[in-house]
Amino acid sequence: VRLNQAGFYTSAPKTALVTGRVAATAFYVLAANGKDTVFTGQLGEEKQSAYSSTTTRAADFSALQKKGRFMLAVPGAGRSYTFEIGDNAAAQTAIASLKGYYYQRASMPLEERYAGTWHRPAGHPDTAVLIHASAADGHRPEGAVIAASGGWYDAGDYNKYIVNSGITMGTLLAAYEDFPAWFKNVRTNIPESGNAVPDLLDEVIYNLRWMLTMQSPDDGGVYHKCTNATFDKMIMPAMATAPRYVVQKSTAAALDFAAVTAQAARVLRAFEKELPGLADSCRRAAGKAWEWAVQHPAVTYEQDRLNEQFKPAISTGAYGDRHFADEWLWAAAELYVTTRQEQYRAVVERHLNDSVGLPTWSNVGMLAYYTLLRQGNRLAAPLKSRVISMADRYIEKAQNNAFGTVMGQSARDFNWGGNANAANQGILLVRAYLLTGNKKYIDYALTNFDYLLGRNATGYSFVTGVGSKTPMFPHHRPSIADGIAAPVPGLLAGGPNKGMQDKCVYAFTETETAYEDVECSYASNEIAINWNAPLVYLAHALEALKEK
Ligand code: 9MR
Repeated sequence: VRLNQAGFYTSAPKTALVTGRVAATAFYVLAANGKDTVFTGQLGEEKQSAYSSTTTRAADFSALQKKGRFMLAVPGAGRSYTFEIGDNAAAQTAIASLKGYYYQRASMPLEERYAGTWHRPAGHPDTAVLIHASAADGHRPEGAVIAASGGWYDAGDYNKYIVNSGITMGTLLAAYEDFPAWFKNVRTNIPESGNAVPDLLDEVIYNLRWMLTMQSPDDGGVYHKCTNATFDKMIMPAMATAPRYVVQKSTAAALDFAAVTAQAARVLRAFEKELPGLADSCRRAAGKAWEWAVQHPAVTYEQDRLNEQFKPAISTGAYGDRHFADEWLWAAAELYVTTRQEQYRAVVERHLNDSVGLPTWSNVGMLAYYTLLRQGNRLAAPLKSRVISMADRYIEKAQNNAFGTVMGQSARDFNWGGNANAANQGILLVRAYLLTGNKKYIDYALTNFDYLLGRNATGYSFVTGVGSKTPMFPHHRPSIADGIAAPVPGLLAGGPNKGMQDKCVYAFTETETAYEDVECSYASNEIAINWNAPLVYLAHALEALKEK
């Protein structure tokens, strides 16, 4: 029996799926003691999944609107984990997923009073990062050092990549801009929780300050990443002492940086008293990065080519985007909305009819849509119907999905980090709700929240520490190396990935089941900041909108 292991909102739709052949036609919701029956329902027709040999029958218990702890039982098929029906179904996920970023912080110790069991000494001070040969120029020779402290580790590895920070920060700042009143009262017990700035922004600022160090003061260009030459072993951060480098500047890094800093400048303006000068610094940094990109419009980061020319060879994550139209659109949109300058509007208009898909680290155009729509900008007029028709297509496809989720629009949803697709589809549906006021979009956003928390072919809730069957061995260095059984909480695993690029041993290898909870599996069981961010957005949006 597959269902959202975190639980359900009292008045929202509630669906579980029974997988495999079952003779029974009825299902029962029992009190958590496993005895008293509180609801009886009929199982739906058997459906064959398009993405595996799994068959499902739906158990719809939406009509049960009683608060409490329950389990679902199907004679012959067994019982579900116990789950909660109540008024804060997404609350634990919302707080934990945001707190997840605190655990990813580089260069500072995580103290027990904030980190609990997972407290640890600081790692990667990054106070003297080497200019890699690929980054040397007339201003800074190879081997010169810069400080690039702080920021979040990208994922299960300990490197820090501007491109991936781009979409992550854009998504988190969008969450704040869409729900500022909500975030005012969200506390995650981080060192900054006592200050007058919302915790979400405090967390974002931790990474923002690092991003600012990645911009060259000489020419405004932005180094692509701060990295080891090769990945650290599965060791704790403080044990990792390999040299760190900043590598070549790139157009994608400059534009993502410009977008984030322009957006941050706009958001942080309201906190001038608490953060004097930061908004201005961001705005200046954004303008300089943009100018650099205008002068260097096509500098790709191609690690293989770079390694033919420069030593040491770099083998960490590449984030090597080659198509910049979407980065131009996003950076221009953020800069235009923040500064109202004509030069940025012209670029927005040039790219406004480019095709735009679900956000990924290499495809950020949708973030421009979200910003322009939020501002009710004149330029946004044609974007509204595009977002709504995408949302409508999602809903239509969900009707045929064996799990009844929007996730699973096509096999492509199950790629590396596919769980972020589920969360990003959820965001798009939330946006469609914000544009129309039509609640059906929230109901379908919930199907993907359910997906991530257990309503899927694997039976896992993919968020560490939330639910009953959750990843215990994520490809995440601290979780593996810390000697604590439970992994660092609040982190979203990548999820089923039909590519299985890690070549680990998988028990199940079909499109929607190719997920393995083993340390080895970086292609299905790693965590990453760009996957957690849409989960933060989705879970907080559901909580912020629950009264609706
Ligand atoms: O999320 C990235 C995925 O889209 C790529 O296919 C994959 C291979 O290049 O890399 C993923 O990102 C990883 C990054 O390169 C290094 N840190 C961990 C990231 C998540 O696995």
